Amino acid sequence: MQVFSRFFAAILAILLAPMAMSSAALAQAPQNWSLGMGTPFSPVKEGIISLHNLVLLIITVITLFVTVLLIWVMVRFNEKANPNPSQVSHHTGLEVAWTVIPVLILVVIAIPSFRLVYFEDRTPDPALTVKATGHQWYWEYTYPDKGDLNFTSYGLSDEEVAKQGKLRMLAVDNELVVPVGKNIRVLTNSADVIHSWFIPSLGVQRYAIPGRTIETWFKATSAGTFYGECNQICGTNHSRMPIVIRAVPEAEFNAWLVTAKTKFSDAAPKTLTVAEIQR
Ligand SMILES: [Cu+2]
Repeated sequence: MQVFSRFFAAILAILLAPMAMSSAALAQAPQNWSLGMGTPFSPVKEGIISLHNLVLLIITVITLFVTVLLIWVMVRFNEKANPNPSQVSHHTGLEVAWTVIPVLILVVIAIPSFRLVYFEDRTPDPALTVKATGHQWYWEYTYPDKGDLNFTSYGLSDEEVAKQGKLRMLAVDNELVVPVGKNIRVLTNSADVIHSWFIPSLGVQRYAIPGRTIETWFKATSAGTFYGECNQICGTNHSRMPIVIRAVPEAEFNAWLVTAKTKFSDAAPKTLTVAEIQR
C-alpha cells in the first residue's frame, strides 16, 4: 500500500512540477522534478522549442502508426486466423511508398532544422561582442569593443555558496553582464582543452575549441540571471566551471562597465591550489 501511495505521490509531483516552476523559474536554474523544455528567454530558444514540438508530433504519429500496424498483423495474420498466407514477395507500389514517404518526412524535418542551425550561427545586427574563453577550470570573458575589458569567472566553492546563500555548482564570482533585449554576439574559444558554453534558457550551446573561434548569439528577452555550465567533459573540475549571465537594462549595464573597468584593470587569472581544485 505504501509503495502505491509513494508511486502516486511521485506522479503527482511530476504533474505539478510545471506549476511550481513558473514561480521559481525567475532564477532560471534547474528545478527538481521538472519535465520538458524550460521557459525560453531568447529567440533561438523559442526556435529550438518549436522544432522540438514539430519532431515530437511526427515521432508520436509514427510510433502510433507502427504500434497499430503491429497489433493488426498479430491479430489478423497469425497462424490461426490466416492459415494460408499470401505468397506475394514483392509489391512495387508499396516499396516505392515506404521509401518515398520516409524521405518526405525527413525533408519536412530538415527544412526548419537547417533554418534554425543557420539562425543560431550568425548574429543579426550585434549590439555587443563577448569573447568566452574556456580554461581548466574557469571561464574568461573579454569585451573587445569595450576597451578589451577582461575578467575571469570562477565557480564558487561550497563554503562560499553557503555563506552567500547562492546556488551550489551554479554560482560564480564574476558574472557576465549584458544589456537586456540586445543581440549579443558570443565568440567561443579555449586556452587548453575542448569546453562547451551552454546556457539552456537562452538556447546557447557552443564548443570552445583551442585554436578556433566559433560564433553564436543570444538576446535575453527579459532581465534576469541565467545559469549554465561547461557541458563538455574537460577534466577533474569540469563540473566546477558554471556560467552566470546577468541581463540588465542598458543604463545599468553602462554603470557596471565603468566599475568593471576599474575593478578588473589589473586582474590576472588566479592560480588554483591543488586543495582548491579537489574541493
Ligand atoms: Cu570545461
